[in-house]
Amino acid sequence: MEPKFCKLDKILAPFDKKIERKLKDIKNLFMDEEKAEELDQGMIIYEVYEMENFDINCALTLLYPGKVGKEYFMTKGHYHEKEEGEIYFCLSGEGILLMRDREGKIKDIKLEKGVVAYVPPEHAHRVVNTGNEILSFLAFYSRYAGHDYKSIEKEGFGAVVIEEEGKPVIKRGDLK
Ligand code: S6P
Ligand code: ZN
Repeated sequence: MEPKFCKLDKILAPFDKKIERKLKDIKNLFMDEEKAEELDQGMIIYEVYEMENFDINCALTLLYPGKVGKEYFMTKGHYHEKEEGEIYFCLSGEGILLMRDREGKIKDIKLEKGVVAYVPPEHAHRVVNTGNEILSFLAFYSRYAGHDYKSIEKEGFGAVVIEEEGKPVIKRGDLK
């Protein structure tokens, strides 16, 4: 096992894996699917640069600013398959980290530069960019955590973040 490092410039480099999520990949997550259809399907909503290690992975997410209707751009959101928590460290931008426990209870943490947030096990997590610039954050998580996207796709997250009178508002309930 060799020590290794990445350097954080605009991206985490060198990275082992890059994921790009375009609007076409996540359009079904937004409340207003029709509005999502009208926008450029090739638009990149976020990019993830992952450093894969022996046991703890590190990933940088760059989440672009924008909205589908009133709803801010966001990540897909997932549970970890194993009971593993995760640490988020916000580097820039403004946003909200939404968390949902298995009973559907929603918790949130405001993200801005310097915020370190803990996502407990058994909590789905999704990040929403509520600002006008890229929201960037690092995530540290077990390599063996596994990602369950299907539960959120099936059940919805139970909360959305929309713009009302120029401000982000979290709407809880039986929403997507
Ligand atoms: C991994 C961690 C993040 C997300 C990334 C993209 O456990 O939570 O690196 O993977 O922010 O979100 P998502 O929901 O598309 O994986
Ligand atoms: Zn995660």
